[in-house]
Amino acid sequence: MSDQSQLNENSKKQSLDTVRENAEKQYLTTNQGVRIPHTDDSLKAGERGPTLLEDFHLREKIMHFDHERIPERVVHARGAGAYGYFQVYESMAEYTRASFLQNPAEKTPVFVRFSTVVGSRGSADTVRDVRGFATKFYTSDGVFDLVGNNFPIFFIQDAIKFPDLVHAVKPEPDNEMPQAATAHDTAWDFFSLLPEATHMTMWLLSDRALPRSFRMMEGFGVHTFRFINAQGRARFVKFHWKPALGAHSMTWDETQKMAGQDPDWLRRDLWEAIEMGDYPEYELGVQLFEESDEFAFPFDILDATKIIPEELVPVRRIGKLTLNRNPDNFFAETEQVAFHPGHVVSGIDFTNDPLLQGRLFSYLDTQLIRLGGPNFAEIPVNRPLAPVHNNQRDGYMRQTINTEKASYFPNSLSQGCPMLAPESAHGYVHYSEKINAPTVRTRSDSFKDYFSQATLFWKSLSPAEQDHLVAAAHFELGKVESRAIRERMVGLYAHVDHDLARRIAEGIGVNIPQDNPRPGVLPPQGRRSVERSAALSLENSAKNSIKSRRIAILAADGVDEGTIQNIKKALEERGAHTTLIAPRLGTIKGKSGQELAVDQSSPTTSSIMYDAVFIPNGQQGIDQLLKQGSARHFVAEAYKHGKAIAAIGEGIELLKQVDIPNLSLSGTSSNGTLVNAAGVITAQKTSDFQALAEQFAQAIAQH
Ligand code: HDE
Repeated sequence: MSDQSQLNENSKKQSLDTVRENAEKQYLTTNQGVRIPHTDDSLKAGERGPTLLEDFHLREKIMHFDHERIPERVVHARGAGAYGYFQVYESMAEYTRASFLQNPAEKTPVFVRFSTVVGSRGSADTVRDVRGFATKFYTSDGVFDLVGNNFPIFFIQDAIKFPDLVHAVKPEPDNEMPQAATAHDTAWDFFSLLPEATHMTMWLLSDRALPRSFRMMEGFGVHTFRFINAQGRARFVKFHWKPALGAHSMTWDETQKMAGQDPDWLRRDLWEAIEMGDYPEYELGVQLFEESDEFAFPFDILDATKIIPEELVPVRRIGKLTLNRNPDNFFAETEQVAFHPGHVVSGIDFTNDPLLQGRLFSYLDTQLIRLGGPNFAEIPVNRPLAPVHNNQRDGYMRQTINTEKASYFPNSLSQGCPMLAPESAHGYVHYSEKINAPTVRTRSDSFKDYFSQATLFWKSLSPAEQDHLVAAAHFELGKVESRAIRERMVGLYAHVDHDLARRIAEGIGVNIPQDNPRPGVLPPQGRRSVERSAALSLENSAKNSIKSRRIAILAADGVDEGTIQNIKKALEERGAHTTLIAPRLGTIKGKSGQELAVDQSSPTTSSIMYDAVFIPNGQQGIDQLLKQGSARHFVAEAYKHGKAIAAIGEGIELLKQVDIPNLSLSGTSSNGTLVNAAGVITAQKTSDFQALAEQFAQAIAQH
């Protein structure tokens, strides 16, 4: 039975204390606890003789090593996780009886795993892909898993197509290439033959597929679920995560370079942010609507290739997720965590979305092969905080020691326990939906409008986002060898928007097919719909803070240390982090002789790892930087990627000498600073520093 008062933010952490191990001041032992005095040589017959079978330490050590690997997840293999807590803003009792959504004073522990989808465990973080956003809430009524993505829709409408989808997008079967990429023939062959995927491919080609950070990424439950209140009244609900820092992306060029320079970029960003106390935050949003509105929209609410535009059903923000603790052990926690959309708690229920229904089978099934048996719920990270009592027994790696004789129900030997929980004791009672229908293997016509929302998405993007999407299509489809596939894809995009199709066709050597019948059906007329939705464009995302952003300060012997201290102070006061980059590690000497500690040497870092660049004054220092190819490259590349750049005094000389096409150092001036259209800010005089710092911070906030 649940007792909410017992759970708090630290409950999960405390529950893990019993299995945490720490070897500080302890002897080395075998797994049987036998102390080991020597672990560098195996037991031999003579110094140069054969190794002996009786060396149990060698045998055990190697046996364990030989079995260290488990199968990676068939999708979402690469991921990173963190613990935190969730707190609801006000009671949602009117809509749901879910225990963790009742009391604003209660903090529910959570574990979140972010992931890419296509790549294997060792692949790069910044590839063009959907991102997983899976949250495990350890509620007082049991575990609730919200297993979502950073896109609000999916490729397919019915789970039976999932193996086809995954086979098509994974590396090709003959040569296992390319890794973690959809830019190849089998992926686009499949998409080009499956009009229902068109909307999702547009998201995949958009900047959404290149998040700047897991902390700057939206999340979506994708399917329509149900909230059920204590009176048994149901409403439909769609789940959203809205990041406090806004949703922001990298450029394609940055992500490609990053895949080589720091394949762990997103994982590292999450880890470091938490270590530095920049706790990632997301608001939980819900789109709630009445059951009577099931058929109010021009699309089917059971179709996972459709969004419900926020203009039609607003997103109500109901609580906040804060991630504040990194795992202790990647394998034990992040790798072994097992999510399942079927892990729901009283007050949350499913709908007949055929994609969701298939998922309800898949996730338990996959854990059997991945984690080796049916007892994966006993792995510490997976254990609920609510007590577990049932008659399930045995199986590989069973941990629980059940002490009753009776492992069946009904029984009298254990006084009928564990006993049945009525609804009043938070027993999970399924929503009772009346179904009277023939068995069919078919798709409802209400799922067959494949293009309207792809058009909505395209029209809602800013011109710059549209350009990026077209460029992404040139890359992805440009890698497709089969002309017929490229042509079919352009044929599908022609039904989304003629201009889009024309622009894509131009870059991939095909024409829009002449005979191009529109597959599917047109949406029903006269229902509530929108032409554009502001929430779909990243340009409308929050741009009001530079909190946790990374700013590079370029320096060498002879720069003005006063300016460096001032810019560090100005940016850090606003919550950003600065990195002093110099030609070599150690310290540099400022123009007044003061020593400054260098954070990174130029060979070990690059502009793509920063959100902005600052160039200080100090003639000697700038002369040194000018001699360096790496400093020029740093600035030129930052400019190309649209980063904010600020230079003061002699530092402006570095900007001028860098080979930047179209760099104009004229622009609007205010308080002695010049701000150009591309976010380059300069001030000739050090007395204008404060104004420069202010303009710089504003430019960084613009992303
Ligand atoms: Fe998954 N998915 N999926 N998926 N999915 C898995 O479960 C599956 C789908 C999502 O960090 C697997 O434990 C089917 C949609 C995330 O551990 C597997 C279908 C959405 C994660 C599986 C879908 C997701 C997974 C692989 C079509 C967004 C990573 C390993 C019916 C709403 C969770 C595992 C983690 C993982 C099956 C479609 C999200 C095989 C059959 C739609 C975030 O069970």
